[in-house]
Amino acid sequence: MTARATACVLCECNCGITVTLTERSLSSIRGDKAHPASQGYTCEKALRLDLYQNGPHRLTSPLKRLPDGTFAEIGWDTAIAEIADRLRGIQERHGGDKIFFYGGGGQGNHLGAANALAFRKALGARYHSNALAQEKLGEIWVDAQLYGGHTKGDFEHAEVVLFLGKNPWQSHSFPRARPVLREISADPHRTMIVVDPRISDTAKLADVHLRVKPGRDAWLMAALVATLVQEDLVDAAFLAARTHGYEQVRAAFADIDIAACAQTCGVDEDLIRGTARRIAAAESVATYEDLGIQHGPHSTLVSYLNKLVWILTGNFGRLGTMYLHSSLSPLVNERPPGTPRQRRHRLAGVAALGPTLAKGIAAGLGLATRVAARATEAGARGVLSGLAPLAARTIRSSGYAGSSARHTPVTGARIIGGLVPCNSIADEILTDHPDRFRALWVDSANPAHSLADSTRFREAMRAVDLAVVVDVALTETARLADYVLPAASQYEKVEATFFNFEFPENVFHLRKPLLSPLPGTLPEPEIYARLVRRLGAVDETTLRRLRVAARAGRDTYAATLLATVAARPKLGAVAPFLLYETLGETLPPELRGAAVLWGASQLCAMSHPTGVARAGFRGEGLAAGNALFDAMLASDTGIVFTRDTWDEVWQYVRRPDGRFTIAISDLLPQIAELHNVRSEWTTEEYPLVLSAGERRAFTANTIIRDPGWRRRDRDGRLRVSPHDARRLGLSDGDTARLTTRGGAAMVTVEVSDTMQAGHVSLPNGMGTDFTAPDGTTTAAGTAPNSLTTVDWKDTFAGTPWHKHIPARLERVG
Ligand SMILES: Nc1nc2c(c(=O)[nH]1)N[C@H]1C(S)=C(S)[C@@H](COP(=O)(O)OP(=O)(O)OC[C@H]3O[C@@H](n4cnc5c(=O)[nH]c(N)nc54)[C@H](O)[C@@H]3O)O[C@H]1N2
Ligand SMILES: Nc1nc2c(c(=O)[nH]1)N[C@H]1C(S)=C(S)[C@@H](COP(=O)(O)OP(=O)(O)OC[C@H]3O[C@@H](n4cnc5c(=O)[nH]c(N)nc54)[C@H](O)[C@@H]3O)O[C@H]1N2
Ligand code: SF4
Ligand SMILES: [Mo]
Repeated sequence: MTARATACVLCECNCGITVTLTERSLSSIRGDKAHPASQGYTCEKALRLDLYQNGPHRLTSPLKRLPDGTFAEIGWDTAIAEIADRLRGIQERHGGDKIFFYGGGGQGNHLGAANALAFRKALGARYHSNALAQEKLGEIWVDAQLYGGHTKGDFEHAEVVLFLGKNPWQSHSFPRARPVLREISADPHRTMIVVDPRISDTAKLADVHLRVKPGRDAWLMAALVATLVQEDLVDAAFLAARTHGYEQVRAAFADIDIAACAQTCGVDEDLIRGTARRIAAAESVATYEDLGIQHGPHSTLVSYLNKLVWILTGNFGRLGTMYLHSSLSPLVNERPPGTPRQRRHRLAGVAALGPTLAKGIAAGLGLATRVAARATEAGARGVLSGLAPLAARTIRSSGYAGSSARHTPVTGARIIGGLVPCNSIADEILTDHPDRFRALWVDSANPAHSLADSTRFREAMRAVDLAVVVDVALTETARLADYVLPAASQYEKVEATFFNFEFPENVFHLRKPLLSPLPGTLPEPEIYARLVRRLGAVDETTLRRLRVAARAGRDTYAATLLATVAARPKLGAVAPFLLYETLGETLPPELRGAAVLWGASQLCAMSHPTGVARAGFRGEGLAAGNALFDAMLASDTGIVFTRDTWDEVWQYVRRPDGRFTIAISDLLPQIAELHNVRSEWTTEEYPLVLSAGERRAFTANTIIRDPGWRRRDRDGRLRVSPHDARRLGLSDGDTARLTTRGGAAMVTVEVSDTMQAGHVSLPNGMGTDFTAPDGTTTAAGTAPNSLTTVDWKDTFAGTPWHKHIPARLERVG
């Protein structure tokens, strides 16, 4: 038996693995040494992926809810027809914008979402969201203000690293996290700074642990930035050459009372000042902010403060510092300049090659699409090579729409990066407002478990006219749907993620299926193609013409596709469907779902021509994109798709003058206000701060449902400080009642000296149930969102305070 290459799907690192199959079991799993990002590394969780792939949780037939509330198995043709027709009905009665999409890609599967775009557009749907909208919105917005892109740090080479509300020993999020952490910790010349109220596994390795009081990071980070400003530890040359707005930033921090901030956040003033000096003195600094602050009070402000730390000290664009990077397909909406109509043309895949290019080709080929189809491959190539540089320029100058003027239709919540904030979703449904969402589509997500206030979300799911869930398992969310569509697993179809955040070498991995789809299931690209076909969004003549062109060659195909879209711009919106239906037919059948990546490859080659060429994908016109696409199809493991140099990093700054805009006028006034605003959210009734959703050794959201996969901490215990345990008369293993404003749950207590007094912590992903083949059902642990409420959220970006819920703990019995 030979081991085959694929990747782990349990977190966004997607470490390369090799798998040996015994029939349909993933019987032996190892790190894939050939994978350019993970280089053979995995954590313990990957080794039991068979419990995701196989088990009684797998669905094998579409399900339809009957009037009595039970599910009946129905055939695929019936399911597709009924669902498409009912959605069409909702579109006609209420408008396509009342059909709301949630999810579309978890930790390992984004190709379905890329293909679903065409379905969304065919329905005229406008609103969507996913898990990023309950963690990253504030950061995305801040990034958009500062430089217009996503940043990450070069932790492997940084002299000083700062982890802010981030526990990478457990949660990873950068390649080979544990070896990298161990190296930093062991090196006396390097410094690891951890900001966490808990002695996390990462904090145990840290040189400096800033043990902030829960939820007080704004004061700590403001004090850190104020020290840099007041002690003049900033990199003046960097600020002068690469940014504007420092004068306003300086003014905002000049009078901040550092001692008072230290007092509020509970960290010693000298330690804060010493930390600022260490950061300022370092050759290179990289920082990582995550849920500890993104799920807490003032999260958008804290994101800004985090970024000011590395910007003010000039830690960007060098080995070991922060960087912006290429992307194969951006995870959040990017808003190019131009009119809304022009922007619509770029919506997806090839359409985004730009109206200029499409129009030019149509002109070059004599305007008639019929002519384009007959053009010779060589002729098409000539036209394309002339126009590609033009398109490249248009694409490179496009903006980053972390900020946008859009708001949700009912509650008026700010839409950032195109995503509806998760805590607003139920309120967009549970109302008699005429613009409420009427249908809910969920794919690759479990919002009835993962969104704040599960009870309210369930109510919302029951309130819509139609709810459809696409999943591999009958999840908490699927159980509430009108239809459930069973997906092939991530080892049964071609898959990939767009979590491609590395620099200078950025990596993409198109995973090939290890197994055929479980009978009864379909890969998402096929599901969405069937739905779009049923909607009749594209006429047969167009499809036939594109099929003929696809068989003639890639250049003829490109020319024909672009001419088609130029002649009928609306077809640009369903480009993923066009690619699947036509180019897809020329691919090996098991790789058809990857056809959409041809468009992404072309875009990538045009947006990042130097990096793509240096990675080995070269040629005139569309040749570089074709070469990149072919390399993805050919390689079983990850490939480097852009190879940049550090001085090229500035090309990713999306500003006309290439400088950071560092004074954010919406946030700077909040700095002075910190001395007046509330810092304490606990009350006599709820005296503890509950962090609901800690990442532990055996948690992976709700991707593995079999509780048997946990080798430790099977019931997901509530960690309580020895001080609180003593006060409440609790010992290890005791059962206790945990109560919040949102609900109550019985929990098992773990007395842990990693916790500070007043702070308790529950793991994420628990509280799902699992029915074994013998019919017995087990539920392990507490579902964190049985304890949260939707109003507990950031006032600016709407991100939930999952890590900061006032709670009460009581002994029972
Ligand atoms: N093992 C495992 N790994 C995962 C996942 C998983 O489910 N399991 N999920 C993946 C996903 S989806 C994500 S988004 C990432 C998240 O990765 P992380 O953000 O690292 O995960 P958390 O454990 O939720 O939170 C990090 C830390 O925040 C601390 N914290 C709590 N309150 C505060 C506070 O007020 N201030 C500060 N500074 N810190 C605080 C907690 O003690 C915790 O150590 O992990 C990914 N990796
Ligand atoms: N209280 C609290 N709530 C939280 C958090 C917290 O820390 N505390 N963390 C938040 C964060 S950061 C995140 S990322 C979210 C995660 O929450 P969700 O985004 O809801 O994601 P998962 O629980 O990972 O659910 C993934 C779903 O995809 C399904 N699936 C797996 N493979 C496939 C496939 O190939 N096709 C299809 N169609 N489906 C598939 C799985 O069965 C599962 O139901 O939770 C958020 N909620
Ligand atoms: S869970 Fe994350 S870090 Fe662990 S092997 Fe899987 S992808 Fe890698
Ligand atoms: Mo997440």
